[in-house]
Amino acid sequence: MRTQVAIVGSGPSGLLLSQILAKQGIESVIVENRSQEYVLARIRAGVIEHGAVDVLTDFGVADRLHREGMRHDGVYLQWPGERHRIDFVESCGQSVWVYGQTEITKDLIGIREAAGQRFFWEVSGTAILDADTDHPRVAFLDADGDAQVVEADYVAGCDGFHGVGRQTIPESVRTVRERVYPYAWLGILAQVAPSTDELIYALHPDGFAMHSMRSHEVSRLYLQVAPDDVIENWSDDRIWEGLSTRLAIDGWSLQSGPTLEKSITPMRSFVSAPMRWGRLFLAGDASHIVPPTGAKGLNLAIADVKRLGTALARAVNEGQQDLLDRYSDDALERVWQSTHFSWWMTSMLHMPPASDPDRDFLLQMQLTQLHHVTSNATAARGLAENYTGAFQPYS
Ligand code: FAS
Ligand code: PHB
Repeated sequence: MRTQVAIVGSGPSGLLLSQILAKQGIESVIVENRSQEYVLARIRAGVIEHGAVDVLTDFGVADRLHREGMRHDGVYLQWPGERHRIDFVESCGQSVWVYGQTEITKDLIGIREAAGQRFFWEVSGTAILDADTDHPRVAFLDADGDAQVVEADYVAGCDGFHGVGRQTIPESVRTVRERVYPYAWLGILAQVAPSTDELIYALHPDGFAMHSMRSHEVSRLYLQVAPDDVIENWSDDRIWEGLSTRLAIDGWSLQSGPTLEKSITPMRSFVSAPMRWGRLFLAGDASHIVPPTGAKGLNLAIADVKRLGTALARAVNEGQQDLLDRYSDDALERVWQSTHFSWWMTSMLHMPPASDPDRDFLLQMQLTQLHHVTSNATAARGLAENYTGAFQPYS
């Protein structure tokens, strides 16, 4: 079969790219190795930048977000004995929205299916062929085990960190820069009203903890754990005890409730460049991973596909390659800014491992940084601009 853009991956990147292309009259085929049910059940990001909300709104996928999403005008930073609010609106005039990535995926799949989008779910053996020619192809076995080939003008590798898109670019062409952090996040989704109006990021001697949410009835919380820890070590009681200890502050208490889901996610910074090889373009986690402390992963994916969708439309509809030729360099500029902010937030808020000989020094630097960013308006503005994406247009 033939299409204009073959998209590998049906996560937020692939789904939103197909919508952006369709709104510009460009057809695509989406190839996904998991079932639709599996994709819809994933629980990941929760914070959407102001600019990302604008993109979702402009491309007609934000109706429910505007009805059910929660606008947050600030965030709390905490260390033992102190909790301080960073006021986004006062600092930089922008806000963020709290609306689960799971909900965005649901909205996107519903809209794409209603529009007649061609999906192949539960494929196997995906291969991107002839990407460095003017006739790239995506070959795979469909859910029935039948061999399929999608011939396309362009291929978008939106297949995440473990996909084939990045691997299709020859190693001799790729440059990878990476840091694997000496800790991981244990995350829970709980059927309990949030105990806070805005997110709380807390540095504590036992480790980092964060209180987020999905709605006025569902909370999302995280604990720093060892990088090799396993979820079987963490009973619900132990999780709630750890959260309650690490988030404790005078005059405040954490409400616990039934756990709906719990999992451990490793923490890494990872950037693979370039994000293009011939007619193959990477977007989202296929090219870069950030530690979730900066709430950037999903927003970077949205920024990538907005840029890529605009560039592909100019090439297909106007025959102009200029934006495609600039895509990788322009996208990587934002990627590095978000990678730096995510590393900075992660380093400031997580306890260095006990084995680190510099632990006491590092902890003092973190506390000094936290004091500074919560007492100096210029420093607070820097955090607010990065967290809300205020200084990064979604061009
Ligand atoms: P995704 O990984 O979401 O989607 C890629 C898709 O490609 C998947 O559906 C996969 O099944 C498919 N695929 C892979 N290989 C394939 C192949 N060979 N053939 C066909 N399809 C293939 N970000 C935040 O901002 N905050 C968070 O708290 C947060 N928590 C996270 C927790 C976890 C466990 C993970 C993994 C990520 C988290 N992220 C978080 C980042 C996350 O939100 C990503 O940035 C976001 O999912 C990126 O979307 P995609 O680029 O679409 O990649
Ligand atoms: C979430 O709600 O899942 C979330 C929010 C902010 C982060 C990371 C995760 O930095």
